[in-house]
Amino acid sequence: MKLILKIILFNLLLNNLLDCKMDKMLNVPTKRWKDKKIKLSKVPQQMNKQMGVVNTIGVKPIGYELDGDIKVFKLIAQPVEKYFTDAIDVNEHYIPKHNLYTNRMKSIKKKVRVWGYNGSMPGPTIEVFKGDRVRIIFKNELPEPSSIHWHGIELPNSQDGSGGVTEPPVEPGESKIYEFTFHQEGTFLYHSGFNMMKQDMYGLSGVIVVHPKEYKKKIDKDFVILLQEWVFLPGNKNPNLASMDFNWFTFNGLVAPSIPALTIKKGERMRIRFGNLSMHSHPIHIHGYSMPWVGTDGGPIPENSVFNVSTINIPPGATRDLEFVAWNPGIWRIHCHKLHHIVNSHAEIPMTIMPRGGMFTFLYVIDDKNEKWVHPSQINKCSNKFSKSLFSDKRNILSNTKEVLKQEDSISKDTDIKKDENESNTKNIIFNNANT
Ligand SMILES: [Cu+2]
Repeated sequence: MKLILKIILFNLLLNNLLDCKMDKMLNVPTKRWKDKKIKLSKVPQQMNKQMGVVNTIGVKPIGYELDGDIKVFKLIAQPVEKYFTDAIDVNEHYIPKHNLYTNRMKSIKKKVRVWGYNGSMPGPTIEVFKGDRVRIIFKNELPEPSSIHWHGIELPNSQDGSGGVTEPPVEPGESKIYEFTFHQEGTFLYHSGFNMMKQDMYGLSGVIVVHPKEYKKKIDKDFVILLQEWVFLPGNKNPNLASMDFNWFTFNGLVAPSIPALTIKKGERMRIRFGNLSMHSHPIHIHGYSMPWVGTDGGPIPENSVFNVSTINIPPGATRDLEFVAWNPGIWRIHCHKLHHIVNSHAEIPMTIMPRGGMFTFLYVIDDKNEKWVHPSQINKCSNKFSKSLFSDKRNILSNTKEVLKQEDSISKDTDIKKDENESNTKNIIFNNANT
């Protein structure tokens, strides 16, 4: 009996020692993630106040205060502990029950220790208008120096946020003020500008949306998705920052099945803005649509150069905007087409039928009226005026199939009349010519 007890105790001791050793090998020491001596500020008051129209799914918005004409934002770099997924499928209720494959593995929970701004990872989306002057008060509550780089923004060199180059990095506990004007429009990024390989990959990143003073066509829903990738060794909450064998892939700091669907009503115009602050490109595919690619991190694409895509490749450090009318109702997959990127922690789970994971969510286009399916090309046949109204007026035509058929009918009659007119005109011309 004593011998058995001794063996158990010896095993426990050995395991403990091994665990400690593994811990040292695998874990980033807590003090490097969070300095206990730095008291973390409360979330700034402007957080959670909607300041514009974009919806960065899963990320709280940030408002601003006004100092004269200057919009004042506060960004506090902080350690953040959060779930990539709590294993609850947030979109399952959209899927018809009889389509669900029930005999499958359940998702695993994933809690992580990362870095973010104002308690959020990624940081809140900064939303402004072209011509706005902003003041951004940056406070560093991380255990090491940091700075913020405004990625893609044309501004004075002194405001670029390249810590150690254009400015001394901001020491732990200290603050700095950035102030500049937005002269461009489009989708841009912000991220740490100091010790970037570590700090950006630890999550210090966010999106900037600069609206034009007025859009040519009203956008009903404007979504932002930031792409990031991570290495987590088994059972570890801290990302392994030295490896490039990424095994977790996030939209806005979440993985499926915890990424909420992009929901929109049929006929509404939507924009989806992707930003990539990971180390690889991600070809994001959306089912059911081919969509005009309308913007990059260089701003809007000129109208005569816009073309349609069903997969949009987003390189590291770039943004891509799609804008289209949600004409096609149903539940459509949105996912990275590097299929390793739609599996969570491939190192941990034996290969089998997986639930949804990684960069994977849905475009859910609600059709209240449950009408007969009509392809836009069937409508385009009707008339130019008709098709134009489809893409400019959400209340219109698509919601009324009968109207479509009626129009098709009258158009074909119209065409017949015009054909007759043309023929008689041709005859007249020939007749006239014959007379001269
Ligand atoms: Cu990918």
